[in-house]
Amino acid sequence: GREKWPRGEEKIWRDNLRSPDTDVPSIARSFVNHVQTSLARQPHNLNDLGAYLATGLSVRDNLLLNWNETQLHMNRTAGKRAYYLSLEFLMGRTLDNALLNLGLKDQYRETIDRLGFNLEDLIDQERDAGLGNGGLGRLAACYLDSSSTQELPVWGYGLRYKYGIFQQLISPDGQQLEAPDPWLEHLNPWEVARADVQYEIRFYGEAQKYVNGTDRGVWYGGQEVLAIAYDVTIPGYDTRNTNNLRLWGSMPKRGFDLQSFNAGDYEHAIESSNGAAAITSVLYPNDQTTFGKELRLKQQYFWTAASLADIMRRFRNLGKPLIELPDYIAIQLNDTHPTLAIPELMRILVDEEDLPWDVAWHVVTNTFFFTNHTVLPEALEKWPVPLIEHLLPRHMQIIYDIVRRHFVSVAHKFPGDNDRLARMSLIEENHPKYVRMAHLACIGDRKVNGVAEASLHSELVRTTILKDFVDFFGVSKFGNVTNGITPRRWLAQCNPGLTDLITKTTKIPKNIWLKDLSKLEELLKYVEDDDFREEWAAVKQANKERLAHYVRVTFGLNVNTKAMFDVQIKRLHEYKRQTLNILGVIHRYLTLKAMSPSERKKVTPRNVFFAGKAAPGYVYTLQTIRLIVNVARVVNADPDIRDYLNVFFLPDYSVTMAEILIPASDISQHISTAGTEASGTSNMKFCLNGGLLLGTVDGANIEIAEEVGSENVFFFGHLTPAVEELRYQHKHHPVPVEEKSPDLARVLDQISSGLFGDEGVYEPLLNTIRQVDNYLITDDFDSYIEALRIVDDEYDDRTEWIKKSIRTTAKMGKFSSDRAIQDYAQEYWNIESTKVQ
Ligand code: HBZ
Repeated sequence: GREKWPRGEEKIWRDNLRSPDTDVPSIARSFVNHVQTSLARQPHNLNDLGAYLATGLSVRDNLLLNWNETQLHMNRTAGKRAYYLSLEFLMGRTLDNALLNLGLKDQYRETIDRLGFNLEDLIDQERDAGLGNGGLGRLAACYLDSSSTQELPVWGYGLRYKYGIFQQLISPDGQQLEAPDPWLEHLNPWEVARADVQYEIRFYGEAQKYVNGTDRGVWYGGQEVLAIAYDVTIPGYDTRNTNNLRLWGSMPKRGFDLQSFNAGDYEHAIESSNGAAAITSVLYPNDQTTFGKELRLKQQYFWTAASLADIMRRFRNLGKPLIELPDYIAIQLNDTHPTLAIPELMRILVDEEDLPWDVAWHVVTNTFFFTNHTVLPEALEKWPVPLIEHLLPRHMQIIYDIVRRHFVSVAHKFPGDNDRLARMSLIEENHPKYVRMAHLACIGDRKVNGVAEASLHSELVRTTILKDFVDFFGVSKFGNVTNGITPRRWLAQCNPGLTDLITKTTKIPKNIWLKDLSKLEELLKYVEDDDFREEWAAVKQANKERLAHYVRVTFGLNVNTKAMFDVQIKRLHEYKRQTLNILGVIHRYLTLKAMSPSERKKVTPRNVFFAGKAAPGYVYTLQTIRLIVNVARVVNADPDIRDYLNVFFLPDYSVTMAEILIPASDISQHISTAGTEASGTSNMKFCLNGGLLLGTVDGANIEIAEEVGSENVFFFGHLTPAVEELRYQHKHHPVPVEEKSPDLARVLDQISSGLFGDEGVYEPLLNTIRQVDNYLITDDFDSYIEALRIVDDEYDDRTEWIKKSIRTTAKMGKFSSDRAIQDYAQEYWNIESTKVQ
């Protein structure tokens, strides 16, 4: 039925409600209006930055109109919604993506052109929103894009870090320096601060349990901090559906410490208010390791508590009984970072809503879902009991109540199996005791999933870190959702040349195949078409030129665009083995050096690109960067070699840099030790852009090979089952490198001899390889070199290589995040698409 107009004269309202600006005149009006008012600037002193901001504000107006429609629609439908809780959303830039999704790029380009600016220059003014470390954070961003595109009611919840992932500087001798990333320095045109959406979040204080002999508890005193909502619109592609990413910023509750303020002690007053602001000041740059810092735990609680308060407020507005909460709400926990949501929802339901414990537990365990992203033991979060007790006293009591009940039910199911009880405990018995967050997340939710196919990551999760839990709950609680990537950003936006060629060749409209990526298979029909292959190769070449131009302009380096482009870009980590790559490069260098000039002339020139950040203080990976930079220095300056081999370490890797590198790659490397990479997602991005994959039998590499055919992937290295055995061997029956791989021994000796600068610098790195080698570099080196040789051979057959490239792109449909998000929607959350008219 027709809703009653809220207030005032309907006609005035109706006459003045705006609709999106979609033609050049109205976009121009909006742009100029923002210049004059929002930015308070004059046309004649407008620079590119100002013009970018005006463009952003004008695009945001359009986004907000769609956002409003979507929220109105979702409120009216009142169906089940899903919430994606992630401590990281690695969004990158927004302008280009928003224009693509809105379908307004041409109109904006024309308007901006006529106003005397260039759209690409304005796009380049934007800073990345780097609110994440790597794959986990970027995955969250891809899932938001797909949720809106698939017209699913999904909101993201995260933190509005004032400083994103640090800026990486590289000194001439290869040292990584970290500088803060003040990405909010200028106006951020993409967010809306909602001063009306705020919650008080408590820390410290006292707690009492079992009030009046019930399970209820109370928590009081301590400090309260305000959480303020900042909303970021998430437009879907080719739809009006626009979801929300709600990021929380922290603020002192009263602005300052009143007592000190009144006593005239302003400095002290402001200092105590800084503590509250500090909570959301910076993203922790440590991936895959636990840190145990109180501020990090504060971030986790602040964010989960604010998000749950917001979710519960929306639920209460529905007027439904609490027991029905799982029929209206699904909450996905992105890794263990938001695990405190489990005791927090128990606290809300038991302490505030007065539900009996068992009813509350039923609600909780049907509302949450948990995704695991790692099998590395050092990455499994655990928090010291005393720290939780101090910061969140009531939650520690609740966790202990959960622990006790869990203990009883395990003991009941497996009587007398004390080892199992210890393994499955939520508490690590140590000094101090620790809470194992993965175990808590695992028992406190409806389903657990890994991120690549059963044969690997998900299976590893089931058979290793959570094996006992599978025995206990049954295998159906544990599933897999293979990761995906959004083809909007990772093909249409970053590779317009290929996108146009695909559309032109297949004659499938772009807005169709970009939403149903399996349609790329149509390309297979044209593999034998010579003209098409030429065009395909020309697009790759143009992307190489674009990268070369970028490298020249940004870093002042020359890139030979006739060479093969070989790329490894990702966080630096021992398990990802950038070290193996650079040792392979040195091997190639030595081999080239040993050749005669005429022999060399037969070699296909190669550019090896590296980019990625190392966690501050992570010694081995910092040394790997140093080695790469120094190898680059030596190789690129060697007159015998520089026509055949060049090495680049591009500082300050980011989403935006990836968008330039990925489309230019001929081959990319995903060479983690088997059984260590949960999935990997950049492997998917390279293959979607027609780059071939050189990798280990690990993570999603396997599923990619299943799709594109193993003849189109270059595999090497030991398989997962061998890894444990080899590690055991390293420890108990070590074989010297000289025996295992004379080639590698030579490479290591050259480093030791100072070929790449002061050998002492690399000693710790070389020692771990020679003596410990936890990541099996010595075991995999020879087969790695052999794989590189095969790559060289096959690359020389240009026609065959291009065919492989086309076939690879054609078979990447499965890896669209649209597919992944539909898996979650259907198999986990039980939510439905609903289109905004
Ligand atoms: O998640 C990555 C996995 O390593 C990768 O294999 C997978 O494809 C991707 C998406 O599922 N994991 C991360 O990126 N992890 C982190 O960045 C991280 C950040 C903070 C932490 C722990 C891990 O405390």
